[in-house]
Amino acid sequence: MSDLTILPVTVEHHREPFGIGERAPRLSWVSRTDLPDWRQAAYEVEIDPEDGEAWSSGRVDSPESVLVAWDGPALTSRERRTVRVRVWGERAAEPSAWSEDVVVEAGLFGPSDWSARLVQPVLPGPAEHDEPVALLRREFVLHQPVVRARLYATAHGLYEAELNGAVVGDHVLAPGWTSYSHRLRYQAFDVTGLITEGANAVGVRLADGWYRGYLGFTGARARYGDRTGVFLQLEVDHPDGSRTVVVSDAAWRATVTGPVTRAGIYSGETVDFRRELPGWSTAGFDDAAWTPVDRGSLDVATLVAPTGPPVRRTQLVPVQAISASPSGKTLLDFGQNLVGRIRFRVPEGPAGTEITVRHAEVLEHGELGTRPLRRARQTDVVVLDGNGPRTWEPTFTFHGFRYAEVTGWPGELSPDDLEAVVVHSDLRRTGTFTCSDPEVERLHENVVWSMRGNFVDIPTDCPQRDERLGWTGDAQVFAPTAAFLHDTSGMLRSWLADLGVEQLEEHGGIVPMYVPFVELLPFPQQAEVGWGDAAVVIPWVLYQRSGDVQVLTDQWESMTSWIDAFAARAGTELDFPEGGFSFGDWLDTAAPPDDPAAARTPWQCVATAYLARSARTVAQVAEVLGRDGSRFAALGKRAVARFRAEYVTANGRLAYPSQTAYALALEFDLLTDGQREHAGRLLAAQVTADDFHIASGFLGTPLVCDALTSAGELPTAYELLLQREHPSWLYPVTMGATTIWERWDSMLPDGTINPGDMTSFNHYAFGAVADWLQRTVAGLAASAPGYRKLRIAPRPGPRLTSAAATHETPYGPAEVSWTLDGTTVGLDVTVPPNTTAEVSLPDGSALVEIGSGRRSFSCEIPEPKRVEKPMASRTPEE
Ligand code: RAM
Repeated sequence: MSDLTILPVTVEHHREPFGIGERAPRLSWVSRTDLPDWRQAAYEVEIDPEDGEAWSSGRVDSPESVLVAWDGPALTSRERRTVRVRVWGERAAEPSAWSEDVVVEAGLFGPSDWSARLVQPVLPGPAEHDEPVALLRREFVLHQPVVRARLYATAHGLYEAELNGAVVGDHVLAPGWTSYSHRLRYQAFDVTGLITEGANAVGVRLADGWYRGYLGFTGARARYGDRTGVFLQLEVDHPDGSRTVVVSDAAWRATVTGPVTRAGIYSGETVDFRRELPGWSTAGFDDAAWTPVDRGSLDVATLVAPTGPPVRRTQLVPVQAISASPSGKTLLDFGQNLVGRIRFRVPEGPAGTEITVRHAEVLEHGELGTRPLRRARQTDVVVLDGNGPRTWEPTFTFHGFRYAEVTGWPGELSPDDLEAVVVHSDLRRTGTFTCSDPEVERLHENVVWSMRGNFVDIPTDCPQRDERLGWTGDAQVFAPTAAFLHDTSGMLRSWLADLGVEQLEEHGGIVPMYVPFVELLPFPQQAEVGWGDAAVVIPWVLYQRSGDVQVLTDQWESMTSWIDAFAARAGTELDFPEGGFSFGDWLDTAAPPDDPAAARTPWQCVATAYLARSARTVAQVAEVLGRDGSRFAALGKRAVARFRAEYVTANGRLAYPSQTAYALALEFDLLTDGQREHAGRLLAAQVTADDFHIASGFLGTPLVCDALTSAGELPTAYELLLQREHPSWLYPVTMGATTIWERWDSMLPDGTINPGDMTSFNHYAFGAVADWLQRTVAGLAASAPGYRKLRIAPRPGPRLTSAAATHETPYGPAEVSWTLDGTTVGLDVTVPPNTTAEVSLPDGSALVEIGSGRRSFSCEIPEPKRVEKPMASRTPEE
C-alpha cells in the first residue's frame, strides 16, 4: 500500500506542454498523501528523449517541488521528451512510485525553423462595416505514410485552419491579442490524424479580429495594418525519417466569396449558407475562380510560443426561457450574463430567410437593453439556403450577453434550437468560496463569471461594448482575486511581457493605460496612478501566489522604469504639482454618471499613496532578487513622509474624510502606529457615517474591508459587505445581477439602465472584494510565496454562520471551512503536503504552527454583533 502518490509533472505554467517556447522549462509536481506533516526530503527527475540516453537528476536532496530547474540537456526545436519524477519523504527511506509520464514537446525556437511566408488575401476596399472573412487554401500530395504531423500557425487577424475538411484543434480566436509588432503568438497543433498519404488540402479562414477590425469607441479600425495574412507551416514526418514541409507561400489561393460575409469582434458575424463552398478545404476542390495571394511581411523574430492556455469553448449553457417582449419581440434568456456566442440548430426554411440575433446583457423595461453596447452591434445573422437543418456558431466574434432577441426564425423557436457557448481563456480553476449567506455566495459567483467573461486572452475591462480593452488599472485591482480563482500565471505573464515591451520601447517608461496599446482614445499618455502600477502590483501578486521568481526577474526593468516615470510625474516634492487629468479613484459613488473621475479623494492624494506603496514593493522585489533596491526604498520613505505631511494630521485624521483616503493610509502602511489606531477608528466612523454604503471608486474599494479588518473594525466591514441598498456589493445581487457591474447602479432600482454612456454589466474591478472574502472571511491566504506557508485566519462576523474556501495551491489542495454555532467556532483545515500553515484562531489566541494534513479546531468567541448606527445619524423613519 502506498500512501504517497506523485501527480504528473506540470511544465512552466502550461496546461498542456505542447509546442512550448522554453528550452529548459521548469517542472513542478504535487505529492498526494494522507501522512500528516509530510515534507519532501529529496526528488529524482527522469527525462527520456525519443532516441538516445535517458537523463536522470539522480537523488537530489531538496524540499523543492515547484518550478524546479530543468537540469537536463536543453530542448531543441520540435523535440519531445518524457518526464517523470519520484520523491522521498523526510521520514521514509523508500521513494514514492514514479509519477505518470508527461510528454513535453518543444515548439519552434528560432527564426531559422520557419520557412513559411506571410500570405495575404486580396480584400475588398475598406468600406465602413466591411469586415470580410477570407478563405485561403492549397493542396499537397504526400508520397509516404504519415508518422507524425504538426501544424504551426499564426495570423495577422484571426484564423481557423482546416485539414481535409476537419477543423484543426479547439482554439478560439487564435492567435489571440498580443502586442503584435513586438510579440506575435503562434500555435502548434498535433494534426497527425488529419492527413494521409496521397492528396491533401489545407485551408484557413481569416478574419479581421483585433488586427484589422474596429477597436475602441472612436470607430477606429485597422490599427495594426490594413491587410490580414496567414503564416502557416505544416511539418509531416514519414517512416523513413524524412519530413515534408508545406507552408503558406505563393502557391496559395484565396477568396472572399465564402459563406461568412462579415465577422467583427464587436459587430458579430453573418453567414449566408447560399454561398457555401462545399469541400473548400479538401483535395480536388476547384479553386480556379480564387485569386493568388499576395506576399506580406512578418518578422519571424517576433514569433513567440504561448505561455498560457488558449481561448476555448468551456461550457454550454441552455436557454432558460423564451418569451415575447412587450413590443412583441422574441427574447431568449440564458439565465446568466456570459461571454461567448450562440450555437444555432436552424431548421429548414426557404432560401433567403434571414434570421437576426441581437445580444445584450440586460433587458430594460422588458426590451433588449442595447444602449450600453454603444457601437458594438453584437448581432449575428444567418441566411438560409433552403437546404436542410444546420448547426452553426460564429467563429470570429464573442458577445457579452444574457439575453438575445431573435427575428426571422422559421417556425416555432424551441429551447433545443439554441445554446450559449461560453468562451474564454481556458484557465485552470483553482479557487472556490462558499458561505451561509446565499446573496454573498451569489456575489462571489458573479465575480467568477466576470473573471471568465473578461479573461479572453487578455484581461479586459468589459466584454460587450466597443471597448473590451486590457485596461491596466482594472487588472491591477483584480489580480489578487484572479490569482486565487484561476491559475493566471501563464496568461498574465504573456500580457505583462506586452505591457513591458510597449512601456519600454514605445512610451519611455510610462505604462500604457491599456495593453496591448494602440492609439484609440482621446486621453493623453501619462503616468496614471493605479493603472501604471499594474507593472509592479501584478508581477508581485503572481510571485506571492505562485512562487514564480522568474516573473520578477522578467519584469524588473518594467517595474523600475514605471517607478521612475511615476516619480517624474510626482515632481520633486512628490505631490504631483502639475495637476491635470487622471482616472484616480475612478467611478467613486459620488461621481456623477457623466464624470467618472470626480471622486471624493483627489487623485493626487491617491497617487502619493500608490507611489509609496509601489516604490516599497519594488524595494522588496530587489531584496528577493538580490539587487540593489535602496533608491526605491528611499523613494518609498519620502512618499510616505510626503503623504503624512500633506494629508494626515499628527493624530491620524486624513485630510479627506473618505473611505478611500483612510483605506489607502491603513492598507499601504502610510501611518505611524499612533496614527494608525486613530485612523482605524475614523475609517469605521466614516463607513458608519456613510450608512454602511460603499463610498469609493476603483482604487479605494478593494482596500476598505481589509483596512477595517486590520484596524480591528471587522463588524463594520461585515456591515459594508452585507449592505443591500445602493451603493453596495449586494445591491446588484438584489437586482438579479449574475456578474459584477461597472457602476454600483448600472441598473437603477426602477429597472432603467444608468444614463451614463459607460455602463457595463460585466466589469470585474469592483469584484476585487472577493479576495477579502477568500483570505479573511474564509481565512485562506498565502503567507510565503506560492503558499509554501499558508496563513489560515478565518474571521467570522455577524450574520454569517459558516464560510469555506478551497484553493489548489502549487503544492496541492488547501481547504478552510468554519461554522459558527452561537459562540462556538468549529474550524476544519487541510494543509497541502510539503507546506506548513500558521493558524490564527478567531478567539485571538496565539498562532498555532501546523504541518500538512487535515486538522480540526474549535474555540469560543463573543457572539458577533452588528454595528449599530448612532442615533444622531438615523433618519426619522428608522
Ligand atoms: C473605462 C472603463 C475601464 C477603466 C477606464 C479608465 O473605459 O471603465 O474600466 O479602466 O475607463
